[in-house]
Amino acid sequence: MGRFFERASLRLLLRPWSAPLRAGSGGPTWPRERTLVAVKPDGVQRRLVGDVIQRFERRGFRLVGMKMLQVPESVLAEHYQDLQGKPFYPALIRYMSSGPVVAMVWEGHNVVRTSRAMIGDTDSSEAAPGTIRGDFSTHVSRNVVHASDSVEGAQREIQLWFQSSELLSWADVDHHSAAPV
Ligand code: IDP
Ligand code: MG
Repeated sequence: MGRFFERASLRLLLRPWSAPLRAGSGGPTWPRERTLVAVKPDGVQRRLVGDVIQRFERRGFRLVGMKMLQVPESVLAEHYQDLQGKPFYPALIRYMSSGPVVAMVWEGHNVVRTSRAMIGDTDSSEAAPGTIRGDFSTHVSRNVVHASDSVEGAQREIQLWFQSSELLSWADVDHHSAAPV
């Protein structure tokens, strides 16, 4: 029993970020806000996938789904349906079809808002240094990464890009300790 509490409190100390804990479930639980992040074809070609993943991991978010895919045009048409009337729409679809994309679902407290701050302004020339677009891109038409812009949009996009069986809920296990589990 004492050992259990020791291990539980050690786990609390090692939590990578300070999310509020919800009482009553017998232990800490993670908030379920999720967002879709995708490394676009230019990001994959330029070997930036690892850097993007590292930023989200270091921030403390939890990866719950990931795949590399050539995105079907039908998915892109639905994903960018609000932009269909824009003059750059055909070029946007060509860009997003030009090679594989790495799509991810990240989970955590305020992940939608925080990931938008992490990727930076849509127009890379306006994106602040330190953001993904601000560090790796100079032009809006090759801006490396996508992240959903609202909680509702994220839910719609995750359903569009992922089957529910491709998303995993996983619990923290203390792999920092050498003690046998
Ligand atoms: P977001 O990706 O920051 O959410 P949106 O306005 O949703 O920005 O636009 C979707 C994508 O369309 C952008 O990430 C970018 O790839 C492309 N895009 C937006 N505006 C322009 C433009 O003026 N010229 C070329 N491409 C654009
Ligand atoms: Mg958008």
